[in-house]
Amino acid sequence: MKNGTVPQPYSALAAYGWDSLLDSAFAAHAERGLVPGRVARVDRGLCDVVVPAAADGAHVTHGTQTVRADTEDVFTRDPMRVACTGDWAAVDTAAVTGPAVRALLPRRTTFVRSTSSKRSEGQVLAANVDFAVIAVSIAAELDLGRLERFVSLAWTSGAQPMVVLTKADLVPDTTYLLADARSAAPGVDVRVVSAATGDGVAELAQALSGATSVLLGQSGAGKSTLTNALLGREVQEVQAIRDSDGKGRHTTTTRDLLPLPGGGVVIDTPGLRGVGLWDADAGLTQAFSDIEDLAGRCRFQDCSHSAEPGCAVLAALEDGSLAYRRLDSYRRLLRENAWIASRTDARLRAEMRREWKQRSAAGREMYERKRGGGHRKVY
Ligand SMILES: Nc1nc2c(ncn2[C@@H]2O[C@H](COP(=O)(O)OP(=O)(O)OP(=O)(O)O)[C@@H](O)[C@H]2O)c(=O)[nH]1
Ligand SMILES: [Mg+2]
Ligand SMILES: [Zn+2]
Repeated sequence: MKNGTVPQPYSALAAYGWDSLLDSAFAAHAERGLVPGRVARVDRGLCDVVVPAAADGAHVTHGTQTVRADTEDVFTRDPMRVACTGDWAAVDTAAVTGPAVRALLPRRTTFVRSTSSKRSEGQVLAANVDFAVIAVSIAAELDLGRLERFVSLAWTSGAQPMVVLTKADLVPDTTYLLADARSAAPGVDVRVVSAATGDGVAELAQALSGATSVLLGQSGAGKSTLTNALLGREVQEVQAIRDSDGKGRHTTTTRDLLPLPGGGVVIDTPGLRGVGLWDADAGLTQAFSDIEDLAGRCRFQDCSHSAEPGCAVLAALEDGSLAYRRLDSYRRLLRENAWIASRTDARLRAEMRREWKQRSAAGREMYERKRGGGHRKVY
């Protein structure tokens, strides 16, 4: 996440998250005379890539520049493998036809949702993300089920989820909303901000500094306004007319990677009406770790938590420490995930699993726990 020693000539990319591990991953490309860069935006087959400003090796590099590069070389029909904002790329800056992306480096984390429940295709929303920041407007009614869905996908991505309740200035007392959101996201940093008053913004900027973060959430949640607040300048267009119900038209249309003043980057994304689960088995287990813990304490290993004696889940429902809504939400999401999985290309899924294994230490540990965890409890 934080950078180690960054060797020349790529030090200019350190602010964008370049580190010594990437340096080794890039070595073979460097030998071919390619330059590393981070994809800042993808737009109709072309992408904006941030590369070192003076990459000819003759000069000490200072600063970066953004080049518009062709992606034909890395084109694939597999939507999981197309260039995406946050990707690290090997760029040919000397090509006569203009800059071109020749290869993408393996991703550390990948935020994927299923695009349509009919076709069951995965869509990569952001790559190489450390924090998946879920923005939720507290001006609208808090939908805990939706929050749990986002958190499950965030855990699945390999990134650390974070929940940011926005527009705090519109609500007199945020105590209960915060408590509700926390109960729906155990183990997740849940915080309240107001881009309007600046409350919580500096703390959030501090938490995200040096890392790659993606802002996700519904249209009108205030992602772009928050992005601007984090950047300290108006870069992203925001909805001109304020609507307190949190709905609204889609203002942001591309996924944009922007450098933070304190180091690190933030990716602002277009609003998502919904996010379909995508191979979210591991993420679901993590997102509902409280229920998993309870289930582990049931008298019977294959407890269905419906009428069995010694059922810890039923006991928690009884004493109010677990909400019916939350157990129901978990069951629904597990069913949806199983259904999506049954419709997904087996090869693709096997490939995803392989990638999973290569991901961040935290992600790997989680994956192993799941694999080695014996048989799954029945819900
Ligand atoms: N009162 C108040 N309004 C806010 C705050 N943050 C954002 N808004 C308003 O909420 C509306 C939506 O903000 P945007 O930042 O455009 O929302 P978005 O999530 O980027 O929306 P999309 O780009 O469509 O996904 C705008 O009218 C903002 O002015 C806040 O902290 N307080
Ligand atoms: Mg926006
Ligand atoms: Zn039970």
